[in-house]
Amino acid sequence: MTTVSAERDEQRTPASADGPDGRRLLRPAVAGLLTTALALGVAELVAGLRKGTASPIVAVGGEVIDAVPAPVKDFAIATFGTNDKVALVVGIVVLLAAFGVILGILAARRLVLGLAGVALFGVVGAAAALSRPASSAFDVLPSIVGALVGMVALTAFVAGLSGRPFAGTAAAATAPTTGRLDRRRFLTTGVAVAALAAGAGSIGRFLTRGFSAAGSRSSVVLPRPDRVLPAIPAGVDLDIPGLSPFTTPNIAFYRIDTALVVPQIPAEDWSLRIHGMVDNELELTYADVLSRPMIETDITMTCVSNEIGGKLVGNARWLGVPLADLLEEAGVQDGATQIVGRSFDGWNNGFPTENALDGRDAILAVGMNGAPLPIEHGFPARIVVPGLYGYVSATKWVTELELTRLEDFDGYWVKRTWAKEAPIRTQSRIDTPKGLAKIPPGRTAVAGVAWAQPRGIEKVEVRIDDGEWAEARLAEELTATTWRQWVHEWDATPGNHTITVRATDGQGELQTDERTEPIPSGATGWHNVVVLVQDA
Ligand SMILES: Nc1nc2c(c(=O)[nH]1)N[C@H]1C(S)=C(S)[C@@H](COP(=O)(O)O)O[C@H]1N2
Ligand SMILES: [Mo]
Repeated sequence: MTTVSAERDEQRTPASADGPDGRRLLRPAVAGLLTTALALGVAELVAGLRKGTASPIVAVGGEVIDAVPAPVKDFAIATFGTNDKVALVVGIVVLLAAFGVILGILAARRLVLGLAGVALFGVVGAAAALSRPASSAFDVLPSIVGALVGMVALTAFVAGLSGRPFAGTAAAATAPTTGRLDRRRFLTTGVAVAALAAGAGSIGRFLTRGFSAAGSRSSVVLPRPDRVLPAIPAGVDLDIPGLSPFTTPNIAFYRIDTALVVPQIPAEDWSLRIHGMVDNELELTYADVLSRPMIETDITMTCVSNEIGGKLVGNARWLGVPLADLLEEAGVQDGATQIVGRSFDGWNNGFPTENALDGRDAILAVGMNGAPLPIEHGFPARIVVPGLYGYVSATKWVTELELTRLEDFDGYWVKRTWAKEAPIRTQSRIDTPKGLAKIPPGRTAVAGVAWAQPRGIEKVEVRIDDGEWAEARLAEELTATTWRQWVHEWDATPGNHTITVRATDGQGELQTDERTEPIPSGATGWHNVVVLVQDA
């Protein structure tokens, strides 16, 4: 007995990577990796056959996004910013690759184990796809077909590895093997599988791109609004290098949402249903929306996850239909205290009906800075409500507004421990100089933005180290629903200095210096940066 196990150990100990024993691990590992790649490539291809079908990676990624607790989500945004989705996909692919390696090694010992592993992946992918919003039976196909093809590939590999067609069976154990045949079969199988995986994956991606709403968006002609705003006055922009421009270009506007793949909805296919506690249910097509009286309005949008000094804030001139008009036509019933927004991709939110009727420009938006809403920002239409964080109000790809009671429904993020009511907190940010910048002594423009929509900004103050607060010069205020630029001329002296900023809102209330996390209702505290003033 001792002899037998010693012999086995000897056989299984990898000698060197290219020696016959090294291949015992290396080849099965490569086989498992390639099998996984093929299964995923085929799944992409199948997903590309029908519009809106999620590939397993997208389906599983979506489940992960919905399942992670709020602090993890917040950590992801803080760490990866708007690249959090790329990070997630890379993470999933790395994990899958690792599992693939393990499956390959398992399969080389006992094929059934490897096959069971691949099948399990198929089931997980299919289950994730089915639990996505608006899923259909077709959504399980990418995972199932991918897994089946993966199982065939794995079987072929194991046959190639052992030089026998049915490894793991009693008959196979007695069949002869020859090293050269092994190697050639393994190589040809490997190259073929890799090529198939790459080919299927690329075709799948190519087909998916064909479902883009870009064509529909580019043929949109936005109507002239009934309430046209004058051009944005020069006085709102101090035009200082390093300072955020007053209007955030669409391309630079922050993007936050749970959609791993941006929903592609041609305007012709879109409609909005307004229902629930209303007298007349409404169903509007895109053409209906465009034919209604529209307004332009300047609104700074902010994400509740924005850290002190963070970039999840942007300002745009929006074009849309006032929600108040739509609600009036629908006839809001007594007691309908909440407007619940639902999006094409199954996300939802809710905010007080009051905030659509209290005179602020809450709108169903179709335009952003003179262009049709960008697809990433909600094309064909979204909600924008001044003064409320995006997670309760700013439904992108909106398809439904339901009038209900505040106590009857909690939106996606409220269910995940974020606050039910989410007015935007007073914030101020130093844009220039940047933290840890090395600057020469002398006159330095310390500049940034401050926001407290819809209350507006009345005063911004700047402090160097522990000195006196000095009032910054404010740019013109466009409206109380936008941010306001500020600048403070500082005579910088050599040494390291901490610059701190604080704002006072339009109601005379000073921004609190108490530091809190974004969870549950938005970060508070003063922003500061340390700069190193030194002669060049
Ligand atoms: N459909 C959908 N709409 C959504 C979200 C989402 O995850 N899905 N996120 C909200 C959040 S948290 C914010 S801050 C804003 C961000 O809008 P933006 O990406 O256009 O800046 O969209 C809101 N609307
Ligand atoms: Mo957000």
